[in-house]
Amino acid sequence: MLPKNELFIRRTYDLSRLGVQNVRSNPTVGSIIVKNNLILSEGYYKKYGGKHAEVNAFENIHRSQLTDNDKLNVTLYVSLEPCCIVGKTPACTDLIKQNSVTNVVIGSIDKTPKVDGNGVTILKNAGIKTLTNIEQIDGDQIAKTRNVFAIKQRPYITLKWAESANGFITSFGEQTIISNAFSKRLVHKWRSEHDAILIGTETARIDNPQLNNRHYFGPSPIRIVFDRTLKLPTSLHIFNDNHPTWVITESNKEYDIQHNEAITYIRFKFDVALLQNLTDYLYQKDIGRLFVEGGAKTHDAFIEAGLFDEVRIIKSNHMLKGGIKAPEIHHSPDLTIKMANDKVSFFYIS
Ligand code: AOF
Ligand code: ZN
Repeated sequence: MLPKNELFIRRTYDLSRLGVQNVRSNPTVGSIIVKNNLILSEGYYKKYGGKHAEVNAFENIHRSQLTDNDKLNVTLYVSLEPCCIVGKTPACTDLIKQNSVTNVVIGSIDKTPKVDGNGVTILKNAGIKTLTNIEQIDGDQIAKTRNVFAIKQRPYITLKWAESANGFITSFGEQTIISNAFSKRLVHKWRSEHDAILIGTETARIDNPQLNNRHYFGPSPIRIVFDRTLKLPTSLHIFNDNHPTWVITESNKEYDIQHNEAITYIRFKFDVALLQNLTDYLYQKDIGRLFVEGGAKTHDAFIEAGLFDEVRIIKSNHMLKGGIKAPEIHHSPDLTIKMANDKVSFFYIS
């Protein structure tokens, strides 16, 4: 069995994951309060802008458990370094200091520049025994989407495609079904865990996807589509429901369609700075996680620009006779080849 601290911190990781569909650019965070080796209460960060995990953990303590003249003398476990800044909510370090916490055990450091170790220092200076980096590898994994957002000032970008056994993503110019019922559901789960989902013009035109989450519980992301000259047919699914769609275009016009109020037109020049401008814009809009579903040209542009953090590939056992080759992950200035390979996950289907 794992030692006590590791066991309890792993519980905070499990809790943190419960928030994954709703935290946007904020981190997923879990926290528990422990006294005499018993968990008194648990909490997690449920919703963007809501109460922090530590606040929920404190609020979930039953009054009858407040013994010792209301002095808790407890250990607080938290998956991420407690915040020490007044953001959308008060600083958690103040809450911890006010509640007679004797020990704090932390999984991973919050790389948000104004926090980044300062939360730990404040707790230590207040005389609270503070342990960091417990089960850190998994803690860093959980914190990584937020840390990319905070450090790189852009969303965490996941590229996803499905490819045949011989490495083709599609036959030429027509929709090709590579996935099966299981992978379809998996992809919808992934969609529910991103804030926005992006496709290129050709994928919108040829596949006519709904780009929502229908096969898993939880929300559907905002849809983003490139359409330089607004040439896409207005009969496409993405333009015919009331779910938000952001159209990246050079045109000053608008589509002549019924649900135009659900469409946001974002106007950029389609030049070398396009993806940088787009990711800057998404950062301003607090889009924390971007899911790029293709096609090949769109994936290649993100790979070429080094604008990706993770690649998920659904790999089929079936062959396609020919068509468009799956993207290749090349070396890029800020990614070593090893890192790029580490980012690639294959999900096999038959
Ligand atoms: C925590 N516990 O549950 C979360 C934290 O004002 P905000 O909500 O945007 O966030 C300000 C800081 O709090 C920022 O550093 C962010 O990473 C962190 N989020 N911190 O102690 C939590 N969600
Ligand atoms: Zn906090």
